[in-house]
Amino acid sequence: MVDVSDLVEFQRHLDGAHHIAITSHRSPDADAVGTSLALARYLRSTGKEVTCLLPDAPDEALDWMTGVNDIVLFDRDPGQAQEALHRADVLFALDYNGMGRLGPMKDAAESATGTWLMVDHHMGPEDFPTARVHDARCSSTAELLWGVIAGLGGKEAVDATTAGLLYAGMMTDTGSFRFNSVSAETHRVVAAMMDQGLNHTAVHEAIFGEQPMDRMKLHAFAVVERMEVYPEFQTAFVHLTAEDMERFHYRPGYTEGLVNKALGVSGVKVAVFAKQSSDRVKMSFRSVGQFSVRDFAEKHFDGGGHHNAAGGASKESIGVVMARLRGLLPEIAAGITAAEEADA
Ligand SMILES: [Mn+2]
Repeated sequence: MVDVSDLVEFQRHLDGAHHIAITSHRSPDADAVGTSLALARYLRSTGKEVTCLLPDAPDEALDWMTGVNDIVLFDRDPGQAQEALHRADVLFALDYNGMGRLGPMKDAAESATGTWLMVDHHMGPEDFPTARVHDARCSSTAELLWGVIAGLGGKEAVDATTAGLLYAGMMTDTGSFRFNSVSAETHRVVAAMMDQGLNHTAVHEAIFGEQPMDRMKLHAFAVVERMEVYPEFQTAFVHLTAEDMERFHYRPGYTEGLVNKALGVSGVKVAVFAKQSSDRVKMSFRSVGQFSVRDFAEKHFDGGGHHNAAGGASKESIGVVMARLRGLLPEIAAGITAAEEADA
């Protein structure tokens, strides 16, 4: 839920601002991109000049999002990005809790002189923003941003297009309204957005409706050839090498959802997906129940995120990472047991 006093402070900073920069995290997901575009639409409707900036490109699966092609990508156009960051009177940090999440855009963002405002739902936010709307129990940044936009501009400020952008973030961050981060408030926000003309079916279709054959084959291959299930440790791993991804003509977004396939195996409480990317191995961690994958990712793989969904990375080879994960199986199993005992 959004505090009125935070909104008053947001409005005070926005009143004097002409140029606004909206930033979100590296490897941007639907919550990052959807909230950026939704906030830009609202602020432009109030007469502001707004630039959306991302460290790198979103998945092609988000190509349908209205305005996505106008986002300035730091890795493609650092000059233009730098200029927008430096010109901004107000800068928004959406869906991330620390500058480190900006990757290559970090230095440029840190040298910006405008006022930072944050809207985010990740634990342990850094204190660089002057004001923030932050709730780590909230299911998504999109859910919080609904409160911000409706609070500042009234519900009418969210038209059907903006509602679709926010709904995409809420739907994907909640695993289609499945995770226990979903609250009655989550559904109240969706209901309010339906009153504003939200076409929820169109958003589901755009995100889950169809997929390229290569992606489907990559998932099938990963499940058959690269999934390791350890029933005695209630854990499953799935990984992809650079060659695997090349074989199925990997495109950004193709591996989305693979970690949930591992988590979906009967009896599995912790799942890890690892894939080789250009300079590092990227990992996704998921759990059901009380085992904190955020703590695990933070401890072993320089990561972070949420209790049941986190990310991490390693400069080691995929082979070394997988061997390390297998070595950590007893620690994971002990953690699951301890968490269950604490819960009981
Ligand atoms: Mn999010």
